Amino acid sequence: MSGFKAIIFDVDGTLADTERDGHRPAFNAAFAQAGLDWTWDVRRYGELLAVTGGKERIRYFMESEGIQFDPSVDQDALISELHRSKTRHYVSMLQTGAIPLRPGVLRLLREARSTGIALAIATTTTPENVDALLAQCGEPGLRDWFAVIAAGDVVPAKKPAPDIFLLALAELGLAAHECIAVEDSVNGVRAALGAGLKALLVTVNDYTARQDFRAAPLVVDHLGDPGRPARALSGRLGGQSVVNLDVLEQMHRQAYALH
Ligand code: XBP
Ligand code: MG
Repeated sequence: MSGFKAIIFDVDGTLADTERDGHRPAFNAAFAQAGLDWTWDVRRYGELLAVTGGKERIRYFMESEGIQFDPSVDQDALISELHRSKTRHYVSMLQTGAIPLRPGVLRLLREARSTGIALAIATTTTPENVDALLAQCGEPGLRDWFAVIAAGDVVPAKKPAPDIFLLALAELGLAAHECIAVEDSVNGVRAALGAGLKALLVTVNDYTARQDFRAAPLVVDHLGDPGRPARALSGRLGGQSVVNLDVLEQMHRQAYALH
């Protein structure tokens, strides 16, 4: 019997490495299609990831580059249209070339599901993107495994604000201490902790590996699969070679000092 009842997953960078080869080229395709000569290379995109949300990211880029259009141009409408185009490109990229789930994600989802632990998503990204990602990763019906998908503009403020996690908790009908959160970025960690989710696992990726995760009780390179062990960067795997429900149980007990 677990001390937690649900696992709430971030999406981008956590379920799959979608940023560098998914969102980034989709933004660039939208810019090109609109006749703009903006190109976000891998390094620049890493800097821009400090701002969560695609529309917010485009606005921040324009401000930081001092890009101004003719006063007759409605800038909000332009950003919204660019972002809708970006979403179309992203979804069609996912439909034609799969971005795999990160190591151990499907294994952990299966384990949780088979023991009756609820699955949820709390993400900044647009809901269509979540659906497209879950539809293309080789597990039919995966989207329906999630009791709650909290995504995108449904809350007033995006991560690092806690709003999207608070929404996921409310929709699950659970308190923060009954849940585990899984994140990949410092913005996500701040959002989860702000919602009271102290049992927090971080799986780093190339864009987030150098961020400060001292506030998280367990940080790993990835969740791990048989033949591909996970490595703890801080915190303990307790002798396990992958992040499984026992590891999460241990982390949960420690986070709430339930020894
Ligand atoms: C990641 C993000 C998102 C995506 C783009 O959020 O910051 O903005 O890069 O998504 P998370 P949209 O890790 O919380 O999933 O363009 O659809 O906003
Ligand atoms: Mg993320």
